[in-house]
Amino acid sequence: MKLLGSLASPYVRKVRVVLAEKKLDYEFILEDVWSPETTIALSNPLGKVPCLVMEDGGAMFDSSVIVEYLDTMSPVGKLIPIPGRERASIKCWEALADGVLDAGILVRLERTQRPPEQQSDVWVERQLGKVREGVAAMSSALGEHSFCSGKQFSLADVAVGCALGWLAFRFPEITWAEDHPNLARLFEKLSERPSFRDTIPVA
Ligand code: GSF
Repeated sequence: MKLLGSLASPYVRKVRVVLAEKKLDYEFILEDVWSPETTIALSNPLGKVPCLVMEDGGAMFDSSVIVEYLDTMSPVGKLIPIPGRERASIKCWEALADGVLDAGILVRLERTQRPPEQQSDVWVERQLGKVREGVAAMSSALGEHSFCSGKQFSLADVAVGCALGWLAFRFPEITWAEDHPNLARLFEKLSERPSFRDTIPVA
């Protein structure tokens, strides 16, 4: 398997963490989707990473589809339970974490890709509101539990850890760790896992 991705993308990180937790072998191929030379569209018509290219040449995206597939590839470190309430809860955590990222990335693109006179403060504020509310919802759902969903480490923790790590990386001015000590505790614990330690975002 080949994973097309970047070292900064939180969605790519989610997939890399899952590959590491599941102890699956793969080749990581760096792809700069913003470069005029990118060939990402040959594998993903949406021009986005992560994209998983399988042994038979078939390609798969987006990150939530890839991680679901990877979890079926080995019984090691099961991250998503069988269909039912618990699975839906974990997928909902993932949707929340990815949704926070989607909003944060829209803010970043607005600030970095558009000339200042075309940037909309109203739009940026709307997206930042989703980041703030999303993080607050994570904190309140986590409460004093050790993990996001149920009693063990799952895809919910992977997704939340990648989202919080990306916020710390790209938006240090968002003080989620100070505002939500329970998220800070979870993040510290996740950061000790080799899967997280080996995938710290790099610009
Ligand atoms: C999001 C992937 C994405 O936006 C997923 O895989 O979960 N829902 C998708 N990837 C970004 C890189 S990053 O900001 O993480 C991407 O490839 N953007 C290129 C573009 O043209 O939007």
